[in-house]
Amino acid sequence: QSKNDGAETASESDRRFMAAALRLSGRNLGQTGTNPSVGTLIVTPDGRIIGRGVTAPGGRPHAEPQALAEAGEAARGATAYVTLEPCAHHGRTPPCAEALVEAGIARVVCAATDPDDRVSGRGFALLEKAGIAVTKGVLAEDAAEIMGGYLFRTFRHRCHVTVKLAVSTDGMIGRLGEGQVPITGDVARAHLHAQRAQVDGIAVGIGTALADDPELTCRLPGLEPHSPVRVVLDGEGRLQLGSKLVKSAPSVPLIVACVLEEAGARAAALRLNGAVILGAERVGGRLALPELMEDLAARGIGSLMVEGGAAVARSFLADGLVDRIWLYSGRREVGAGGIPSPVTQQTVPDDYRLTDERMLGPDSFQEWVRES
Ligand code: AOF
Ligand code: ZN
Repeated sequence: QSKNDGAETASESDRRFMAAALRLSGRNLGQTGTNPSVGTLIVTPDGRIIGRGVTAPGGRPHAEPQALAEAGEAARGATAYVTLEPCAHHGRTPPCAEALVEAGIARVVCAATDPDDRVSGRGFALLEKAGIAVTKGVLAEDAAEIMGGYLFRTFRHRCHVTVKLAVSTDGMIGRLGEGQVPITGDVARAHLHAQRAQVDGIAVGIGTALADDPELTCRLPGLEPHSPVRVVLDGEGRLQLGSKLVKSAPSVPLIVACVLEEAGARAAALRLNGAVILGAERVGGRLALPELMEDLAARGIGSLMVEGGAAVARSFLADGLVDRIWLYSGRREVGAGGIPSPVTQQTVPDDYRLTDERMLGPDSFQEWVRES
């Protein structure tokens, strides 16, 4: 693959504008359905941004026509920074590559190549045929991270997985038999809820679902409609019909992954109460996660955040399925009876690199991304 094709012709200002386009694309992350959230900037030869676009919630319109509309006639001779290869297929609107040609764009700078069969290279070819200078692969790694859900679902046919952990000063994530133990404060909680809005799905094991009775929605003003699909790993179908997860379904979608032969009538009851039942296999005593990640991707869940508990996180790590770790480190101590975290700031495996670190009130947050 020509991931870095042309990236060598990119200038420092190309990288700066692409970084801005990527930040812009983050705005609708998790809100565009099976479409990736793409960012576009139209920039004049003297470096003024005259158009901005980001894929609209729901997936349409795409980013480019919105940016071109804002730029108007001034787009003639300008450069377009697009975080993904412009599309080449006719959807509800003509292809974005064509729109860029028609607007008289002189140069297009892109980050990621679109793996969609209808696009994959055709977008670039259409632009080049029209005499537009194309620079590819600028900040491709950052784009791969931001669009991880879309790229994984389309390229690798499985979910991009993030494990979230909130760890106490003594390296624990909770206390046995006590359900939710507060480890981080309000600012970290708000941050977590905002992070939830960016992923397509949140998964928990049945142990966590029974112990904590979580709802796993985005409970922040304005973000409520952006709650991801909740997924419970529940081989035997033990999730309670009276749980918050079931009660909030199907208005907030709920998938229960269970072994059909084990769950039997309980699966049918969960279905009647609004859950979608996804059949899974049991291998070596636990649910087969790689297959489950494929099935969820096939249902349009590109990015999945694993919220608990420790055993589930360990299983994902053991299967080599963790692409990213969101690590919240609190200032509280759990003490006796604590459940050790599979990962702490001191024990992140070597093949992950730190990509974000910030304070959230008294607590800290780190993002670690696996080197690809
Ligand atoms: C772009 N700009 O902003 C986005 C693109 O169902 P449709 O017709 O909307 O097409 C979905 C495909 O369009 C999606 O799989 C991906 O290839 C591309 N997304 N392309 O030029 C955008 N969101
Ligand atoms: Zn398009």
